[in-house]
Amino acid sequence: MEILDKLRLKMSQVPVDAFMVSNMQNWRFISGFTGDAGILLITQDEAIIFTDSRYTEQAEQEAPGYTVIKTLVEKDVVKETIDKLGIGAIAFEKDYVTYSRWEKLGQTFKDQTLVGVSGWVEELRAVKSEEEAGYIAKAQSIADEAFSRLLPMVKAGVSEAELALELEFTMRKLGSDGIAFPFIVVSGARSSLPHGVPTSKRLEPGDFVTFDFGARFKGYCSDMTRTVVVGHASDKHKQIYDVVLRAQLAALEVIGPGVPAKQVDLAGRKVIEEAGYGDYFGHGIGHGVGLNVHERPSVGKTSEDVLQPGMVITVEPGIYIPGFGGVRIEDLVLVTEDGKKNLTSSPKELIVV
Ligand SMILES: [Mn+2]
Repeated sequence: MEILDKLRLKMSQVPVDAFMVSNMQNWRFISGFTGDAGILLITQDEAIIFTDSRYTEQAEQEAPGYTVIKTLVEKDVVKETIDKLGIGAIAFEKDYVTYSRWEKLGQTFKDQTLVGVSGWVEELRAVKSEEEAGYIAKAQSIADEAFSRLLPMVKAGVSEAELALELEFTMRKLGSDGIAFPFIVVSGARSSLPHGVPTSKRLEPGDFVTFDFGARFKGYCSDMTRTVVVGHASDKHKQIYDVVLRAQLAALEVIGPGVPAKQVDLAGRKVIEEAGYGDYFGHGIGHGVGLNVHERPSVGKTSEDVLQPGMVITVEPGIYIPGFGGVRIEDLVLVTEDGKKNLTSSPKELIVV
């Protein structure tokens, strides 16, 4: 119940009598309930999941210790319960409330004070337990294995979409719950699109091909990127790839507990800037990964987060040259008490297919 204790402490500091959690990944993290409809309500003495009849039995199984209350179309049992518990001030997750939902909340909770709060659960989610880190490592090992099985298929004539589908199929066979995010497979000039969508374009000799993909295990994501070249690597291919790889290694080197996350970005960015490609690297170097593929901490040059043991972050510098193509290399890294553990095992030297 350590998570609940931390949230109750935050509640007492505002102070509010209750915290209403409406983001499903957040209530999953807190309680274990994996359903996608409901509300989780925490008070100093109570922990309640409100959900409809599709999920009540599931919630009871997944979230022992929680009171599960069935919601009804004909009456607002959330409001009834809050009134009955004598709750005056309610904290709610303002980042997930639409304007119309906000209006409805105001109408429903006329007798209560609503206090919008941000990041309470996300901050806790940034630091993974051993169990969570294990799920992420497993998802990453599935992705690494799928990539090694895919490589023999990567050759001139195959389309980006076919490769993306094959990756997904292989991962599912290896035990992935699903994809962590829609995969990026981009080739040739399209590889300068950092987040391009796979198309029917077929691989051609001289193409860079970038694969950015992740598996999911027990809800937890992995995230990795590799770039290969088709047919023959020119000096330009080799040079760009080498700069990105050196930037990635320099950024990885910095990672450890107590290190400001922005130092990771700055270390990698410096290598790319000194090589003269600074204008071709527009995004932050990484991000936290967990139940969401992008979550705290942020790992960009303006990040104010500090790395802590248990954080899982990506390191993914890239160079993207319009009209030519791009390279990105991404590993997933666990910050440990004494340094870091790279969870990604796929090779990083330039592969010619
Ligand atoms: Mn990523």
